[in-house]
Amino acid sequence: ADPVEKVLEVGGTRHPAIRLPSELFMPERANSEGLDLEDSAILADISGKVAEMPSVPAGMDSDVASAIANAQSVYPAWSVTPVEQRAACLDRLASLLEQHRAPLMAIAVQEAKKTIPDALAEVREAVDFCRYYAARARHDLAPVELPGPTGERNVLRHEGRGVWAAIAPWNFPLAIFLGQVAAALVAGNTVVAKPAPQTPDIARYAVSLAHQAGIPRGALQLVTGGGDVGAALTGDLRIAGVVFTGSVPTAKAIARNLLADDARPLVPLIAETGGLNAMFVDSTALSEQVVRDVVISGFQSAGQRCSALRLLLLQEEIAEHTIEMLVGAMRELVVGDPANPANDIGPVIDQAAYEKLMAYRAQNAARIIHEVPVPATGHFVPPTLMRLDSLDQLNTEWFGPIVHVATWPAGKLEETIAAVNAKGFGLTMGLHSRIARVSETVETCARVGNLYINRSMIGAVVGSQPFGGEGLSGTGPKAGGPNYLHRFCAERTTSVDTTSAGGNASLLSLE
Ligand code: UN1
Repeated sequence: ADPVEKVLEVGGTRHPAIRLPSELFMPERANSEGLDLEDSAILADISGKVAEMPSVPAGMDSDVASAIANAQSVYPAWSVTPVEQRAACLDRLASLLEQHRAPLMAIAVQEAKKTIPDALAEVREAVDFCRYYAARARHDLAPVELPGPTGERNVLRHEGRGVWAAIAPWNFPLAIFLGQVAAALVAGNTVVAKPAPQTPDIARYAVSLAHQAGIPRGALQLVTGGGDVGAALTGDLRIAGVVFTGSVPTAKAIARNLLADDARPLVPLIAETGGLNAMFVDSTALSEQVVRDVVISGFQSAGQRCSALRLLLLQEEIAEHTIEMLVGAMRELVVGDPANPANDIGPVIDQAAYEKLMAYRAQNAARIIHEVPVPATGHFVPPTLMRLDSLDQLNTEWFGPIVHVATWPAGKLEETIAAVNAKGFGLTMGLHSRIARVSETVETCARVGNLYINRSMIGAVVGSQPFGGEGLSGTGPKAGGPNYLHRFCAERTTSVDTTSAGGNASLLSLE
């Protein structure tokens, strides 16, 4: 079997769904029923451990200048390390992540304020990224003989480019952090990785496991800090490429930084940014399913996913009924300490996020349809359903548990999709409908990376759903997808004239 397919197969059966704490919020791969034995064991194992922070390996952090210098000095050796050996490091890292799942989950709960199911999903996704990119590398990075004119032999190779800067977000501080790192490394690059300032400890833990897995210390360096550290990193002329997930303004600042110095070589930027993600619901949709998927897509992880639902667009005829059912479902949600498995939703990441979201809610209080009660202290933003009188009222991504609701008249689906497209983002979109023609219309008109029909809009599965967007949402081909590794590579061809004297035909060997 295709090695990539094999990994996916294993991935599919290895990770059954769990149904804790609430039946609503299941981690990724929520396609089997009930609580699996392995999951029960994990949760029993983790429950006592999330309260205290595990010890985090020290001595991981470098300063930017020496990190780049080290990564550069290791690059020549790492880039010619056979793909199989580089991939084997990722497989070992995946196994180490599984062995260290409890402390990693505990750090995700403590540092990133993840609920326990979200923390479990986080570790699983990191494991999947490592195994998937290992399998893809074995498959995708072998030299390819290309057809060419008679008398010529052409070979295409994908090789590393040099030192990459990998800049990760706090909302997937292990999965996206290691996804970037694993892809860049296995493609033959060395990496200086910068986690978000809110989540350095899970990154330190992950980097220390990566070194244990056999990735040379110099090949993967960690720098920590805020925007100034990021700017120093991406502004350094020795950086051969940048992979970034985060906000649109930061992506644009990085792009400017990469172009600022006239002497600098042109280098690639892979950016995954925000979304203004809409879900369309027509009058044929199954309302129970709509309610479940809106709650999951809008409120799981306190809405802190770039894939999350921001704009619910209901066909006029069913709007009142759907809103009534949604409010009923929201009454079941429990917001509180994420370390307590009885709670569905935790706080937002920090004080700054809290203040921004609360100010936005306060300015638009008159349009709030319903909000879930929250504990009096802590950065708990009430999960909120907010009416829009016009789509013009929403043009930016509010990165929290706020779902905006508007309606569309029957017969105006295409215009409404066009209005959403016109906002310039293009990450995820959802549709609930039982009519094939409607789903075909949405497929044709949507300008998004990931379109979800009759399911939730979050929880892209590594491999089977390459994730990422276009326009303001990112630079395209997708994390976890079949084309991702090549984006980290230099594409090099060698053409040999096999007709000349001297028997050149035997020059090239693909071994
Ligand atoms: C992000 O929020 O930055 O589909 C990415 C999902 C995740 C990816 C989200 N696997 O919800």
